[in-house]
Amino acid sequence: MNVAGFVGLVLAHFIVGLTAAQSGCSHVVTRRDIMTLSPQEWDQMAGVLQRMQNDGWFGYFADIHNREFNNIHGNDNFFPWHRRFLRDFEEVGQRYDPDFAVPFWDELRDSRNPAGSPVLTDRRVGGNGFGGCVRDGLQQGWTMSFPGPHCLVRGYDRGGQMQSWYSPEFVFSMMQRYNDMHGFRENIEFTLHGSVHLGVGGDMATLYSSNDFIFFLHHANLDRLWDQWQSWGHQWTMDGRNHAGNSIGLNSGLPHYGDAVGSTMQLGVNRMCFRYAGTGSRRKSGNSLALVSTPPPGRGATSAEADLEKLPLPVLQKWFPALVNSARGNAPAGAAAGTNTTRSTSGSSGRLVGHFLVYPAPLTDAWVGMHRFDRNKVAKTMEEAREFVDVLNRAGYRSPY
Ligand SMILES: [Cu+2]
Repeated sequence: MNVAGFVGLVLAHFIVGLTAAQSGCSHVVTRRDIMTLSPQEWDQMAGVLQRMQNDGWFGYFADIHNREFNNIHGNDNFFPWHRRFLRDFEEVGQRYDPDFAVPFWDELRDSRNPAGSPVLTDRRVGGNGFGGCVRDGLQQGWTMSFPGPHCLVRGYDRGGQMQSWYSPEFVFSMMQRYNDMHGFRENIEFTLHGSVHLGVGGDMATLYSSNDFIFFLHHANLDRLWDQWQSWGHQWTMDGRNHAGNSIGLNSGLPHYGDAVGSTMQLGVNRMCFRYAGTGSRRKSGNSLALVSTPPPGRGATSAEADLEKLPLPVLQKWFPALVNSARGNAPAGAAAGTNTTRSTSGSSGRLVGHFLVYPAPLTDAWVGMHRFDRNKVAKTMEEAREFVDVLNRAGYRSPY
């Protein structure tokens, strides 16, 4: 970083810090994994959402998302803007219930078979549309107002099924391979972000995707991943460009809101009066990085990380650079180069469990066009995602997810 950049950064810290001290949050809510809400907590949240819908707020937010679409996707306003947008939605919810918090969907955990997720059931947000319209779950019977009156539409991308999303391992890898906002953002946007929008389909695959409450669950999870990445030494990392091609810094204004980008960078201060449950709590000793998804019941919490550390050194160096040192601490590099194809993660029963990784869903042409993504970059990212699957499978890694 040059001197001007450094001075700018220090200044920005000072300004953001000052604002934080002046306007601390009086009430910080915790955003939780949607599957951990009790039936009572779910009902309370659903009641708030129903009232927001009755008062026209879903239409209001869909309108903003639609209008700003090109300013907030395919460029580096993506993360700070969606954080601000979700907080706006949450603040409106808190007019009805001061404890309202947007939950997140730990969707990586369901990446192998998204359509089978317990989140997509009548007890939660409901499932696929019937002739388009969603007829169960949270939004059953709702008439969405934007862009015109219609039922909430979903249409899974494989008929009754969905293509696989991205594995927790792949996202974990990406989060340690990119140390700049531009690279991190682009890779998340080309992979997990798009695959969930496209997998669910219907309203979720449009410019007004926030009609579907899944939008908020999904973006809360992406925001949680960003928060986790920030805590890995990138708290104030903001670079890249906006829609017009101008560079973005902490003092740049957010589209629609006008607030400084820097005001979104830290949770628990300014207007960002929320935190994520569990973030930062799963840290192994001697290794500050942990997978960000909760493993399925009965499968060791740290088994996936321990197994990743046993990957051959060249694989670690390319895909998990942050694990190289802790892996070396476990065993000499040569001994760590296990290629035993029967090695698997063990369940509490000692039974061999674990899955081969599968190829994730690529973005569709229509989606790439709608976002004006660089087609070559998207193709390169897809190639990388498939190579990752091949390399880990060949090295004998088996996933607990
Ligand atoms: Cu969006």
